[in-house]
Parts: sequence; structure tokens; C-alpha cells
Amino acid sequence: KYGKLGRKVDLVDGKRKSSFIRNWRIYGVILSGSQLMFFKDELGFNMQMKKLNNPEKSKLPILKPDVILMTADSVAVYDKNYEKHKNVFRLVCPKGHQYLFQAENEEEMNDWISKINYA
Ligand code: I3P
Repeated sequence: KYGKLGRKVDLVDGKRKSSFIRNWRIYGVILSGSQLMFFKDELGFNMQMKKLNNPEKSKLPILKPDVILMTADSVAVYDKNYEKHKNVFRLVCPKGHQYLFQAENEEEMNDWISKINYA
């Protein structure tokens, strides 16, 4: 699965993250197996998609994702207490990190949640 998601780092080591990095940012996101890859810019995202869709393009330069999260031991949940933005789900990671992600609509949100949890 792939698409665009807004992302906010909510908690680090179970604690609230300091104020200067609490903003939302849009990423191109690819879920491949249990790897969640984040691209800050369109170019990296599009190149990676081309490579995944067409093995012949594997000679394209490797543009590293800006962030990679392994989702195997993480849980994605709809957070009904978070009311500020719509279609937001929470990713709870084993070491106490928690991320908020905003999808475009409810259907997309549910799809991301189930694909992340069953990947
Ligand atoms: C943050 C930004 C986020 C907001 C966050 C602010 O400020 O306004 O949108 O999260 O609130 O700290 P800045 O851009 O100056 O970093 P929400 O949209 O979820 O409220 P928070 O600190 O309560 O998470």
C-alpha cells in the first residue's frame, strides 16, 4: 500500500516530545511487508514506487527513505480521543514511540490501520 499521510511524532520513550518538533508534515508513504517507508519529497517517493512496480527499473538510483519504521511489533489504532483533526490514527511502537497519522478520509484510514496491523 502507498499514499500520502500527514505525520506527527506524538510521544518519544513514552513521554511528550519537546515543543519545537510537534508539527504535522506530509510524507509519501509506502508499506512494503512490515516496513513503513517515509519520503519527504515527491521525487524519492515516485522513484521508489517505480522501482517496486517495475523490477527492470531497479537500476534507478536508490533514494533512501527519510524514515523507516518497522511495524511488526507496532499497533495501529484509531484514537477517538484525538479530536483536533479528522481521520487520525495512532501508531504505538514497542519502545514507547507514538506517531499520529492523518489519512485523506475514513476509508483510507481504516485501510492503513488494517494493513499495518496485518502486515
Ligand atoms: C504544533 C503544531 C501542531 C500541533 C502541536 C503544536 O506547533 O501547531 O499542529 O498539533 O500541538 O505544538 P508548532 O508548529 O509550533 O510545532 P495538533 O495539530 O495535533 O494540535 P501539541 O503540542 O499539542 O501536539
